Amino acid sequence: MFARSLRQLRRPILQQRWAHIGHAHANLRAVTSSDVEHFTSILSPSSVLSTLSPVSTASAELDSFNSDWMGKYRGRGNTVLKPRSTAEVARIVKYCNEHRIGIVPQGGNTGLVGGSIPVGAEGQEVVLNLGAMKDVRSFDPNSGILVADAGCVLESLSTYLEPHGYIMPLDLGAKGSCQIGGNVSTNAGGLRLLRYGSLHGSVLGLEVVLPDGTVLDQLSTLRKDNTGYDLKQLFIGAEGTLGIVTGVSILTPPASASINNVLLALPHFDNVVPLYRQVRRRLGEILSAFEFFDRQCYDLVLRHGQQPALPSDEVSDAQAFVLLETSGGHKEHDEAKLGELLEELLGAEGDAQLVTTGVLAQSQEQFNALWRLREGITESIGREGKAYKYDISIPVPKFKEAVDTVRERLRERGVLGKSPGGVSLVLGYGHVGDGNLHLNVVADSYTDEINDALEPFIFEMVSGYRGSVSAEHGIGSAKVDALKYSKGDASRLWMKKIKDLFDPNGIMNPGKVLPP
Ligand code: FAD
Ligand code: 2HG
Ligand code: ZN
Repeated sequence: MFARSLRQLRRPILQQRWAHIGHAHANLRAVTSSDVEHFTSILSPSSVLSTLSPVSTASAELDSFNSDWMGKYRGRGNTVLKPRSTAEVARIVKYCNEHRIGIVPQGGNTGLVGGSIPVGAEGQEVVLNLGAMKDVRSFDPNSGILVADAGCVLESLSTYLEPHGYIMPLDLGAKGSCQIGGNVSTNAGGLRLLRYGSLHGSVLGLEVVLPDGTVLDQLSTLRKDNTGYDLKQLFIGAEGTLGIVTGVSILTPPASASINNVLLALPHFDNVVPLYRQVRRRLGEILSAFEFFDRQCYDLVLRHGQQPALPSDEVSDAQAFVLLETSGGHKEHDEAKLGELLEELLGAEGDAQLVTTGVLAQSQEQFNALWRLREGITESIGREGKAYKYDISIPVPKFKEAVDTVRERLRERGVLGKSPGGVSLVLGYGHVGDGNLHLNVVADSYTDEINDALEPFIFEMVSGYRGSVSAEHGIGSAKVDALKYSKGDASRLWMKKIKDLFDPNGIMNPGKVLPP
């Protein structure tokens, strides 16, 4: 099993680099210089980066394609291909399938589960980076339907839509780098899911290059289409294991005329759930985000350069923070609704007092600054140390219990506060409206001691809550072992059958999602 071999491999290299990956995929062979020659006949020479090409690329130039965003996983690909069209993708894939060369589709490489870099032995997979496919194919301002190349960066699509009065139905902290094809392939959730739902709903069609090189044209722009099996759904969240998404048709919502956000400080985490209920009741259809982060997160982002939104003496007792956003069509109406809610919250006394203080953004600049406190957490964690990331779905009332349980576990194992080689922080934040907790453990290095204290402990805990071991980031290579905690035998068997049906030679993103 892939995950077992990964663990075996990790031990001897522990001293140098915790997660340098490189076990052989039995079914695949390494790229040779004659393969590179062939790729150069398909693509323009500048679209082929390879240590084997006649104009050899230094392996350092391949580093950014072989390393993940967290700096946790490092692959050994010797060739990166950057096709410019679907036809080019199809020709590469067909060749790789015939010659048993693995392919790792790569978008913005912002994934957090080691899915977008090779995990095989040196040169067994080419990295197929979609970054050069970045055109908007069409946009209909009447319906809001956008058709775009998979390599379009999420933020650039938002910028494209702005003058038309539309927004993308998803938003995430990685928007400046992640691509719509990567978003679809991970079924990314993010900050707007509460309002606009998942990509399974807003994606109307896909163009996908299948593992044999066939182009599956399902790039529908229809809202309704009940003509048999909805194949495109299989590729949403498939993490590149079933094919390469080259085009996306997506329904975009109109931009709201009025947007507000508020940061609230809570004395106890236990107030989050009653607050959420009250906020939903009061704000109804205009509530567009309800995000939570704990005290440690707040202190962390301030330590890493964000400006405090509230005077420190007013929040000295706060144990949790909630960032809520409203988006609606009528400024006066929305502001009145929000004003009433805030008056009610800040006027409450005794047990009814859910928040101690709060701040309502008064300008675009303040609005952005409040969001940066929330969106900046992941980056601040990256600056603070090495993150062990758990992206879990569990009941919201259990969020704090889960974080505390893990902290206690690390204390018992003697790794909390240990220096060097220990854990400095155990943090909780996430998307309350979606029941999605980001439980992050920050340490000064990646070690087996910490990993063994955390896994499978956390997965068993999640399973005990009947939750999911991956709410929105996917399985990648990091959670292959954990899949069984959320998907039973029959589900995994049928997933494997689907994988084998689409990709009998196992070339598509090998070692990801399912064990080989
Ligand atoms: P990559 O990282 O390049 O790839 C991710 C996976 O998709 C890999 O398995 C890859 O093989 C596959 N893939 C990529 N492109 C294609 C394609 N065209 N066809 C087939 N397979 C493909 N995620 C959330 O869900 N919600 C968040 O709020 C969120 N916030 C984040 C904030 C930060 C600061 C960071 C660094 C990450 C965050 N993420 C979040 C995780 C990540 O940004 C998302 O998973 C994103 O959708 C990945 O897009 P990408 O283009 O970077 O894909
Ligand atoms: C977020 O919601 C992202 O900010 C990233 O999903 C979470 O870094 C993480 O664990
Ligand atoms: Zn998230």
